[in-house]
Amino acid sequence: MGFLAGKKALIVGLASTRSIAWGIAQAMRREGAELALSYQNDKLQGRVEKMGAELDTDLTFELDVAADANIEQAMATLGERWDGLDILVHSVGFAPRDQLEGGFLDAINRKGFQIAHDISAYSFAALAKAARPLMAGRNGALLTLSYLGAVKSVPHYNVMGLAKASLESAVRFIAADVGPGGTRVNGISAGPIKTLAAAGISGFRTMLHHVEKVSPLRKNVSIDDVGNTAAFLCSDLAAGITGEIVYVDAGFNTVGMSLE
Ligand code: NAD
Ligand code: 0WE
Repeated sequence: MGFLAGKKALIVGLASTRSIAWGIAQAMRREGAELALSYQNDKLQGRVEKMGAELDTDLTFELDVAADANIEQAMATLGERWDGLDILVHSVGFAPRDQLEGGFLDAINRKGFQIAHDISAYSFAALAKAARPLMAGRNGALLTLSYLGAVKSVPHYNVMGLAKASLESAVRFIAADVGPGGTRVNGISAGPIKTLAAAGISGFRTMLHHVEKVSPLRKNVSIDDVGNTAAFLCSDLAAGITGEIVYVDAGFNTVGMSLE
């Protein structure tokens, strides 16, 4: 029996079979979890329904995290189909494209800052708040996805770095809030992976090559690497872990200097 047998999990952030959320959904299903999958808009509906069929679920619905009503509706839908929720995975990040080009000060503006923080950081707190009634008293787990740019400067990551810093702080505050009710909250800081969110980012290929040369494991990580860690962190095997950011990056963040 898998180590997530009997767990019910909502995965937010599926866009394609390259999505980190897809690696997470597959690992969680393999370990026995029952899944609900959401999609941002109707353009993604067909694709996500097909991914659901592959993972034995027809519980799919729209969830645009920019809309409060959408978040409420999603939890209502879950409440109708399930007696509660054990796992919520937040694998969502967005800033306007112009925010991820050029220098930090050249790129940043009030609107870009606001959208990046709303979609990439506030949405995690909003989902946690809306899911709280469904998750209370079940040894539940919340998980989000971060990146090194939260704690170190990375060329072109710009305002997303600030949003990820806020997201990582939210992990700690929400952990303190829901811990007494038995729910754990963690983040995975993943190394760079070629997903839709990485498409067209100038310098991304160079960053992949850099990690391959410099990281202790001399490789880039895959969505399966992230998925397996996600499944562990959301399982009772990780019953003593909360408020943490776990790096799944082939060790890249631990290196201070390289001769490569
Ligand atoms: P992806 O493009 O496959 O996933 C991003 C998801 O965010 C998409 O499914 C998209 O629909 C969703 N999204 C954006 N705005 C939304 C909204 N308003 N409402 C609902 N959903 C919305 O890319 P990914 O790389 O799998 O990204 C998933 C997470 O992983 C993000 O938080 C990203 O910052 C993080 N991450 C990615 C990498 C990487 O290199 N790919 C590394 C570390 C962390
Ligand atoms: O968090 C991310 C991706 C975030 C992202 C990507 C896009 C592209 C399309 C947010 N918003 C948008 N908006 C778009 O219009 N990552 C961790 C992947 C990533 O993105 C980078 C990286 C890495 C790594 C951008 C610059 C530098 C490095």
